[in-house]
Amino acid sequence: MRSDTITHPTPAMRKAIFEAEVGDDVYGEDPTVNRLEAMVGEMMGKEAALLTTSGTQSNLIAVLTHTKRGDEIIVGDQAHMLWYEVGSAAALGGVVIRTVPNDSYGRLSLDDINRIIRYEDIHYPKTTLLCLENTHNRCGGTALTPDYIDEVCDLAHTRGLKVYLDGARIFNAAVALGVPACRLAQNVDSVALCLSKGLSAPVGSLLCGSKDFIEQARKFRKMLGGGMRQAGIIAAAGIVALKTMVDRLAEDHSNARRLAEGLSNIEGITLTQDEIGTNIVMFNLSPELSTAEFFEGLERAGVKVGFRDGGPFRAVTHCMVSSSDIDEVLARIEAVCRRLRHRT
Ligand code: TLP
Repeated sequence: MRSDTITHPTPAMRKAIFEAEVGDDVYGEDPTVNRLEAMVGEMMGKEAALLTTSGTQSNLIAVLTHTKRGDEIIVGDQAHMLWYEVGSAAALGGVVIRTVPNDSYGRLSLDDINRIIRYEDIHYPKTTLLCLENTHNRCGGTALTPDYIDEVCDLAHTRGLKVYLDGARIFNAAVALGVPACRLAQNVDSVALCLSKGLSAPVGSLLCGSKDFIEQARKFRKMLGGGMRQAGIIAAAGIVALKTMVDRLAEDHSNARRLAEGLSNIEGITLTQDEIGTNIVMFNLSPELSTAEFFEGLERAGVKVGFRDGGPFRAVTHCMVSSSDIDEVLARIEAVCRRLRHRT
């Protein structure tokens, strides 16, 4: 349960991969990639889409395409783009990264955004891009609502900024809120989604936006070594993922709630959120129990959860974890906690 990125391609995906019609995608000649890009562009309500190697690559290409070196971009202080992408926007995009605090729902306050955007002054870089994340990973899989996203877009656009949405788990947000994914992306200038998380495809992300934006983005993808030749092999699984794996995300959300409820009854564990929005559950251990021993105990018990930077712990539900697995996980976590409590 470290991540939904560990999911394997389903039998239907493996069959589609085996049978995929392919061509050289750098020449635009892979029919399966072209089909996937057209399908995703339409699904997200954007003119065009581009298959990239990963969510990280989509995020970097979006920055490269929307900005010039020396510009400033605004991201949340808990953003994946800030924490887990090796500083690529700064290192390769040459932009200044300015942060605004994320609240516990993954939102940035409109006042903070308005205050932090630079006005014209010879000393200042130009603020050109604002980035949102939906669902929000480090904020526990919380979903940004369409109304909130619209308000942010209105403000950013009025101040002359573009808005990019890191929608690595946008379908989790869409399913949890009961709205189509394109509604969440309606007013942003560009959006990316991932095939290889809850949707269970082996590889790939799609960056979507206007035709012009995607034309430039395609060139940056090539610059980054992301021109993948017979990528229909990947795209074929992506098409199956989008057709078969979106609606079932509701099951992962209900398993996450089941897990959270069980964890909240275990002495020594506290959840960091009041509500579980999607498929991510974050929790802490009470200070008298040793995190290192807890983590080791879980590993020995065959339960893998995420743990970085001194906590919190993160458990993610996905299609390879059933509701009875959740009960088993809870029993094992409870046993590890009991052992640690008896030792203190
Ligand atoms: N997140 C991974 C790890 O990098 C932490 C995970 O296990 O959750 N945006 C968001 C919101 C993400 O959560 C991730 C992956 C990415 C982008 C990057 O996607 P990939 O792994 O395809 O580069």
